[in-house]
Amino acid sequence: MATIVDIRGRKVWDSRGRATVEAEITLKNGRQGRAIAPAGASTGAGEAKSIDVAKAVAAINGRIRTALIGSDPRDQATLDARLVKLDGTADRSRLGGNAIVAVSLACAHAAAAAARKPLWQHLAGERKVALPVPQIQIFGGGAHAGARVDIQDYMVICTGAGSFAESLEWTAEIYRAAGARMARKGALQGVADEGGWWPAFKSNEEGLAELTGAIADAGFKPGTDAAIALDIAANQFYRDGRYRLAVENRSLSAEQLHAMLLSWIERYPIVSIEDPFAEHDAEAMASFTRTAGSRVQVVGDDFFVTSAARVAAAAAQGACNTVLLKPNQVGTLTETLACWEAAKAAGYGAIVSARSGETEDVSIVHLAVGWGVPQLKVGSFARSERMAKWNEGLRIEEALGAAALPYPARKLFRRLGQK
Ligand code: 2PG
Ligand code: MG
Repeated sequence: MATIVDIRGRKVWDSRGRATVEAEITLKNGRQGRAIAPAGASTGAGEAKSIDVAKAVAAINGRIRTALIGSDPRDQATLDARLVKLDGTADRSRLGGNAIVAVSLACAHAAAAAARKPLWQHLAGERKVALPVPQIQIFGGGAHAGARVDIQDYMVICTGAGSFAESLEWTAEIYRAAGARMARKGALQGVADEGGWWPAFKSNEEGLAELTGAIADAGFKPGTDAAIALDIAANQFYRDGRYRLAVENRSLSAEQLHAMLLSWIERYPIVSIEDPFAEHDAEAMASFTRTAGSRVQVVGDDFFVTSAARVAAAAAQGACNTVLLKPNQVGTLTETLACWEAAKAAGYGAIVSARSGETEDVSIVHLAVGWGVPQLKVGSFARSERMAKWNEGLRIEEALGAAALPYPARKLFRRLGQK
């Protein structure tokens, strides 16, 4: 029987050695579902709030346990609505965004276990699915590397790869080539929070030149086989109306930042730019999307905080054209799915994303596949909290075999990056 008989919260540890929350749900038939809350470093103001881990664990073992025992985990929407109501705050600060996301995901795992199916298959139902296209970090900067450079993520998308497995093969070569370039410069200093090389660069643009060079060094054609995706995470260096590029010791107006990004798109094989302006600056986002949106994905992360309402509002204004989906930004799985539905309704693309603080939990890979979200961002190509997710994608691709829909990379990026 798929009835919840026990819910347990516990404190576990994430990839930065920080405490986080795990939730474990047990069903009457003994099957279990388990999930761990991730944590961001560059967070949007509108995100669900994580609370002290001891308090979040106590909330799971107390009020949440009492409220959900006896329920059917297959009714995710009802369970999530109950969690939201029980919390009663707009920012999830009573029970904790960390407690809520762990329980919501554990419910989905329990429901899949009850059906004896992998989570992706449980979520997909009868729909055919494809593997998502990875965005993989090569250099990590911003809040993930002590602000060593201002730009947070320099990533590759293997736009010409024919499968998920092939895009990992190619990325491995590019990641190693980038490391070898750093070593030759005498600039190899280890890795940042998500496993990307620590960026010993004199300017933000140097990272673009190095990444383009690494793609070529690895034997690929930049812009055809593999292209660049950036997460500017501009909130992190916005202060008092200016964008302050610390590594270059200069500050830019929104118009100057806009012009700088356009000049980068002209000169480097960039196909995706996330959070190019601060989270409140919808006008700058809309103006940039009007100018660059036919050539690059303009992705909102801190800008949308996985809120369906924010996506609908931005669509009315023409701000961004792609949504980053992070379950812990909004709280529950049902709300995350609603945001993906809002993105589709607006004609926007979407990317399921991990956080900079992660664990061995691989739920997000299953969400991307099961919901048909065409892209996946989980950090770099090193450190096991990242590799666990890439490797899970390989297992799913193998399990799907010929039943998979065509791998979408070439189709998604055919139009983009063109001058
Ligand atoms: C982001 C994420 C992942 P964080 O900004 O997209 O790179 O970082 O989890 O620190 O918000
Ligand atoms: Mg981001």
